Amino acid sequence: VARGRSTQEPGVTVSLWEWNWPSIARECTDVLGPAGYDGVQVAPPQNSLKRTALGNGSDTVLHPWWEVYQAVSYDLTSRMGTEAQFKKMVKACRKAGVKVYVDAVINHTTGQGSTSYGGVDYQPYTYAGTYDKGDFHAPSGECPSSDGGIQDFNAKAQVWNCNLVGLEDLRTGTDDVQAELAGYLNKLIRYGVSGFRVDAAKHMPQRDLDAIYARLNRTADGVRPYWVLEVLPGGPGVLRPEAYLRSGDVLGVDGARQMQQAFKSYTGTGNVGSLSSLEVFGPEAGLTPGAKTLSFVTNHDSERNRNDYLSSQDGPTFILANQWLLAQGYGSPQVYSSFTWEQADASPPARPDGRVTDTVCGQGWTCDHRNPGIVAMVGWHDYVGKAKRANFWSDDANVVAFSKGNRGWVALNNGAAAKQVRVQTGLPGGRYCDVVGGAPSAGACTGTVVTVGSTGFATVTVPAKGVVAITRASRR
Ligand code: LM2
Ligand code: CA
Repeated sequence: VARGRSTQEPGVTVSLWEWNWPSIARECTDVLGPAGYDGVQVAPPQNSLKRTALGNGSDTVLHPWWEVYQAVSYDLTSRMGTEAQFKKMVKACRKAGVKVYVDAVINHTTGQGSTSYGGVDYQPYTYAGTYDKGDFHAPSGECPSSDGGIQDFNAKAQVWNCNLVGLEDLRTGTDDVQAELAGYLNKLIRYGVSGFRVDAAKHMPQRDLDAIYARLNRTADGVRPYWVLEVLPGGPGVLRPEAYLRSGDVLGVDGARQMQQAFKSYTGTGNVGSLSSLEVFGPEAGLTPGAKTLSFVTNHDSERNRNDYLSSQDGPTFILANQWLLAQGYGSPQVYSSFTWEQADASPPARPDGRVTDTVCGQGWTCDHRNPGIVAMVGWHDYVGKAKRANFWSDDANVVAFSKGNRGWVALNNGAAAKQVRVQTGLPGGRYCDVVGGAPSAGACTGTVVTVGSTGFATVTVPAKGVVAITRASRR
């Protein structure tokens, strides 16, 4: 399928996962726009399962976060708000210069329950006004496994046509289902949405994704919608993320794992990490090309898997990893901020009926995208643009430094102690203000001054778990 040359690649985005729509609207206006975020990714806005009773055994959360991944209809009444609130949010964000990207659940409907946030009731494979049995693989005899579920994640007929964890798998190859899904996505585009994170894209054949995409309209900006596919690594041939690059961008899952391995802060492992190993990051390290990748340190799935990924619970190491990704500039970096949780099934702060309450950062919510050190690096990332990395230096352990062309220079220290480095910055001689620990102000600096000699060398002390960054524009 022709994606069209004019597809808009996002700049730095933030996933405000399961924030309600009024809170996102406010955040766009008050924080994201002024901080220079290019876009916000929002949780699935379609009507979804709303549980009425606890399940068996260890089930203790009536409205777990994952209700929203069980689609019931494409009305936009959800845990996060009403259709009117959604429209208002998109409008407010666009006005603030922030594009909105939607997590699109299009591979399946529900796997349990019978009642929804939108008030529509349903029965297995029967969603009045939307789908009936003929719209699903399993009841149509098209799933080859014994119980209708995916048993073998390496067998494409199962991965594509059987039920993922019991979620009723849509016949996405049919005209009817494609029309229904495209109708939903085009409604979102009409409301001003700029693109989609396609949930469970690995569970749809490339040709189905292409057929749905081909039905989508241009966005309010006159370009083809952004289309990033969730394709977890692993499996043979057509099931690999690389095999989906012909159909869209992909999530940088392997990159997130490599960042965890390098930063390694998971308590109890005794590992201190080796940031310098990320000197090579991208296709040479087995990752998908940056121009086709949505990169991130964590997301709503990975933050629950602390053995393999970093999360906000890793504190300063997590912040530093985000700063490193912004500095490195691989892919379209996405920062992640959601609710604070202790158990894997936890609900976001919500009313008894499950509707998510307004976000209060620090009170049940973790707002890392507001961290001044991350915001500063969003600015640095955008200022250096696509300039090539140069002057790479490392101590072969946890301190790295590099420039981006001659636009800017940065040093990052994942070690436990401050470290003094003497390195080539690639910048003209002069006095520069560090933009992370401080900022330029009226001819002076509020933070550290970096003095670059006439040959481009500078001696700089990089704080523990810290960053020093300068740009051509921070020269005094
Ligand atoms: C995704 N990507 O492919 C999402 O990123 C991931 O968060 C979703 O799983 C998954 N696909 C389906 O959209 C989550 C969660 C699951 C949960 C599902 C559906 O990780 O645990 O499954 O959403 O809500 C839950 C129960 C599971 C049950 C299933 C169906 O945890 O035990 O399976 O509902 O009733 C019997
Ligand atoms: Ca499927």
